[in-house]
Amino acid sequence: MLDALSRLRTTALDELSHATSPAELEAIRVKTLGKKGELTLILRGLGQMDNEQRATLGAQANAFKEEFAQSLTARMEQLKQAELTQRLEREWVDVTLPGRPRPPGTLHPITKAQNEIIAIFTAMGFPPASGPEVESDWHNFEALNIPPDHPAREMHDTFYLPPSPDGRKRLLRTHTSPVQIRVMEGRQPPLRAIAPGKVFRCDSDLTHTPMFHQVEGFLVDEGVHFGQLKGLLETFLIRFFERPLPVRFRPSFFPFTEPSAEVDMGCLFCAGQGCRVCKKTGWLEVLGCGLIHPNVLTNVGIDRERYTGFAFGMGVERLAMLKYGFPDLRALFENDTRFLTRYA
Ligand code: 2U9
Repeated sequence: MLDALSRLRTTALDELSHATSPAELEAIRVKTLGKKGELTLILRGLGQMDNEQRATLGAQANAFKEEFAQSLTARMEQLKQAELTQRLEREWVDVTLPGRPRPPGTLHPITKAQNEIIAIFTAMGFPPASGPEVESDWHNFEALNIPPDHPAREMHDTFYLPPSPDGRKRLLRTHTSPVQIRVMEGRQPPLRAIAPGKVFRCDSDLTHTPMFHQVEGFLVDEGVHFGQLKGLLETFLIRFFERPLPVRFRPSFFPFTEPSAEVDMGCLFCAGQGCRVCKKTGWLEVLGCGLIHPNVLTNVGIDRERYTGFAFGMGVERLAMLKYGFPDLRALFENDTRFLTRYA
């Protein structure tokens, strides 16, 4: 028995010292000390021994277990150390190398301005909504209190498309207001959203492009009034331009709002003194707004006696030009990376 134990000791310690992975170490441990391992086999013979032999073999077996455990821990440490050394070799980084240049792509200034506008309104509780760019006459005009013969239609320079298979008129949306009609249809107040997106008008010169971007917004609930709209838009302008600004509201007209107003802010370039940008007025027109016309509420099935709402709209190109200080619209569409990266 003692011989067997001595042979087991020699082989087991030898195997440990040659193991090359933690898994191998574990296999040797199980083979040697496990329930069905070699030591267990040897110790099975204890029953047939006299007391003295049993005590000797027991003590030897315990000593072996102790020695085995120590060798296993030591070998495990060696293997870990070797693995770490290998990893350090493999993953070595030269921190003195120059950094990688910024990737050449940037967000377009319009996208950037639009994202900033969306972030400000989202923070004030207006979630963004979207809708189709190819619209029905109902959503783009009629629901917004612009009937077929209304003079406002001419101002919209609409791109008409061939009618849909079911004969309904189709067009490219001239504003994002139809998105808000779609948000209101089939729902009841309280409702609010902003509608950012592309709009299309058949007009092209130095200050107009046939496609441009708008962000519009609306809120409908009981007791909504113009004072809330004023506060919201003043806060928006101050946050977007990141400075305190004088803001004024001038009476205006839109078929879908009553009363309606245009919103001016103090000129950013001359602090109200009068310059080329503000055409010597000291003011820049930046927004349109008003209380939603009761006919619009009726058109989408909202009770005009119980509810009121406000709405506003802005052109993203104009706001981007003022904020980033570029002089005209053409640069936005030329894809000249010197311009695009400068305003990124
Ligand atoms: C609904 C009801 C009313 C949206 C509004 C304006 C005033 C406005 C212009 C600003 C510059 C368009 O891009 S621009 O040329 N917009 O002046 N927009 S009120 O009114 C709505 C919208 C949706 C259901």
